[in-house]
Amino acid sequence: MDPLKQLFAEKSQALKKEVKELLQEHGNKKVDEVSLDQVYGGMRDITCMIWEPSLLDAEEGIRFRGYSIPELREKLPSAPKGKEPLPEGLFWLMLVGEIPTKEQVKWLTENWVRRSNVPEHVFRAIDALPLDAHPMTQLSVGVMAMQNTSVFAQRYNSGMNKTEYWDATYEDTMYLIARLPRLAAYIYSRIYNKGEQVLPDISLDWGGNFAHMLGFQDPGFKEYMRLFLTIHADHEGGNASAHTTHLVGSTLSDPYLSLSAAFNALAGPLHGLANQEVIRWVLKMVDTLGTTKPSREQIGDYVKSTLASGRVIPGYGHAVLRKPDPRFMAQRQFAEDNVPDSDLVKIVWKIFDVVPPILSSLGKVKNPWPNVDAHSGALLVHYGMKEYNYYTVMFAVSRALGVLAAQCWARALALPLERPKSVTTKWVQEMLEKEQTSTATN
Ligand code: CMX
Repeated sequence: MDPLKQLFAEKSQALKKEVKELLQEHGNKKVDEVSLDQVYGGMRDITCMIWEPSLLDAEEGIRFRGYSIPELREKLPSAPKGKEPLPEGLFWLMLVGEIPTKEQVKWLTENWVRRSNVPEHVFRAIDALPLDAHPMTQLSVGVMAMQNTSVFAQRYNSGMNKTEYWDATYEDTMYLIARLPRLAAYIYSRIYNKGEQVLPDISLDWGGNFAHMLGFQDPGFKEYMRLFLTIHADHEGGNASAHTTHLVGSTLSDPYLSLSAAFNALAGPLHGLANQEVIRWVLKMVDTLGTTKPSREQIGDYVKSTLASGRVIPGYGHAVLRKPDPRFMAQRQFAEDNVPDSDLVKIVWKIFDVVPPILSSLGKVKNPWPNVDAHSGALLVHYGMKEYNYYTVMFAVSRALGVLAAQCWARALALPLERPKSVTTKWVQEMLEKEQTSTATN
């Protein structure tokens, strides 16, 4: 058994025992109440799911196994001559709850290199799609096309014992993460570089090699990629891509089926697609205003015109967060340190000054602050990646780390089929009528 799998086996079996004891003693303990606002309002804030890799606090933002993003940037191993965390280190942390050593991260990078071969038929499946199929559609199809190699599906068909589900899920997780950069880079080259593929450089780390295969050799871009792939990896379990992975996986669909479904959720403009929408909106603003150095007043007018046309300001707002997203702030700090002179980056910073008061003045927006998607596009454009329809694919490659680590945990803890209760509006009305009648008669 490999060292990471061995560690995961020990940790997960120990937690499974603890959970069993905890539920025996406290299984009836109430953790939440549910209001009709929540039932109709997208189930906000209802505590009803277990997700081990990360936890989100509305004020403070995300913590991965207890570590904030600034702490990860300080503590996780980085590339030679680099400063940013290696996403491999975050995966190790999310899976087993320990900050890995440099040697452990090196082992993981090498293990993923060995697993990274994408079967030829997957490329042919993607080639069957029209070039103008959205890159996220191509990615989702690519993941589905790899499903015939699922260790979980094969072992399930051969009568796998349920105590081994976690083991097969771990194998699929490792293969999927190892293969995703190659698959994603194939899609980028196919659509934007006339199909000229850049072959992997196996001397590089997972994120550095992804940047390399996309055709970007600038060390600055590689460092940004490592940061990008770290901060987008997980945001606890209730967000749409994470929850989709969990829901689909709970039927014992294998990780390929679950991840492809997650990517379809991520491809919505209220979720991961917002990163492409942000830069599209900013570039349209620059074009409409006829300047790359708009004033705060000009930006304010443009924001108001977007709102007046019944659209949201992309990159702003969040279903849980109530403060500026630390993932935005980490990218801002990266830009201050590395890209202080880009006009586009400066526009993003001005938007940060202008948008929150305008959104607050509407009186309905619960979080007027920027989220993770508000900054990434300006940095990507700075490094020469201008094809913004592709940005969500990079988010997806990163998101796989968190949601697949969580799927390993779901299998190890034997979490069951997810099946919440739904009701009709008639049911709600009758419930309210009954309550009123009983209050009147009492
Ligand atoms: N611009 C304009 N209006 C906004 C807004 C924004 N950025 N954010 C919220 N609102 C509006 C909502 O549309 C809603 O209006 P209605 O009552 O007219 O329907 C009202 O404010 C209340 O919404 P909320 O409770 O504050 O926010 P939700 O939890 O319902 O939605 C989110 C959260 C992210 C979907 C929303 O803020 C939004 O649409 N933001 C823009 C898209 C975006 O950046 N998404 C990326 C999120 C991060 C990620 O998943 O990657």
